[in-house]
Amino acid sequence: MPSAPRCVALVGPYLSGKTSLLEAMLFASGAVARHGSVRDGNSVGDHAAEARARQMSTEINVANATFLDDPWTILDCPGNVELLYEAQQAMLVADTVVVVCEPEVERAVTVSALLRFLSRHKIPHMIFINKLDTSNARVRDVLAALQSHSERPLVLRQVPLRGGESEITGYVDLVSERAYSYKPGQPSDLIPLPDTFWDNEADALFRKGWVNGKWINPETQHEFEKRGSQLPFHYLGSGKTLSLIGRAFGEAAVELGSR
Ligand SMILES: Nc1nc2c(ncn2[C@@H]2O[C@H](COP(=O)(O)OP(=O)(O)OP(=O)(O)O)[C@@H](O)[C@H]2O)c(=O)[nH]1
Ligand SMILES: [Mg+2]
Repeated sequence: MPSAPRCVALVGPYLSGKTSLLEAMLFASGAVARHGSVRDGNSVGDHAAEARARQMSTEINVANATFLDDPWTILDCPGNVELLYEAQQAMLVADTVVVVCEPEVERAVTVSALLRFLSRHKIPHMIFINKLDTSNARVRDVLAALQSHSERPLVLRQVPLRGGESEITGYVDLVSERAYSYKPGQPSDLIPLPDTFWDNEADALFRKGWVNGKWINPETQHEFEKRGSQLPFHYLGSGKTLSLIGRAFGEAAVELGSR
């Protein structure tokens, strides 16, 4: 028996890029053969005449896609505040929600009400910081700004890789500790983690002092912990590299566990 589709709702402030994200998801999953664009007026979503004319979503776009053999229904909600009710209805029926937002510290406040709604209704959600190509804001700063509007602890999952001219060239997945290079229109290439992401000294300390699941030497442990991570298996959490991400994961896990 085929399982019922999972349902994901895309919500977020007006023009943050939800319908563009839907388009990218449909293309990446193979549901459509051509990557449509809102700007060019050839997207699958927003096909209603009113949406095209206003260049905004005027109703929920519903689309289906299959990802990793699971069928998904995607509900792309309008961002216009006058249509907030539609987004709320979609969030209440969704298995998970993606909050699409702008990469600006001062605009974090625009997702405040959505995050509160999601938290109050205990709806699983993640935040997608979009339009990073238009901004040089540090993801860490945007995350900190978003955190001040979220009742739940936020943990960074991906960070962008930038090229010489600050253009986005790929990303690092912090959970799998893998880096990927974007290839337009094709699946990303798995690439070696850039050197700057590894803290080789922390790695050496860990290998020296962590044996059979515990520290064998308090000095090595102390040295390692001075580098910024409380979680010895998270080299990425070293202060030298991605400042305190290991700590963020640890603290978030402890905080969620205590609720
Ligand atoms: N540079 C850049 N532009 C983007 C990106 N994502 C979306 N846009 C542009 O932002 C504008 C709004 O995009 P939409 O996808 O319609 O935004 P939306 O959140 O669906 O808008 P509403 O549903 O009306 O709230 C369009 O002109 C897009 O081309 C992005 O990642 N980078
Ligand atoms: Mg839209």
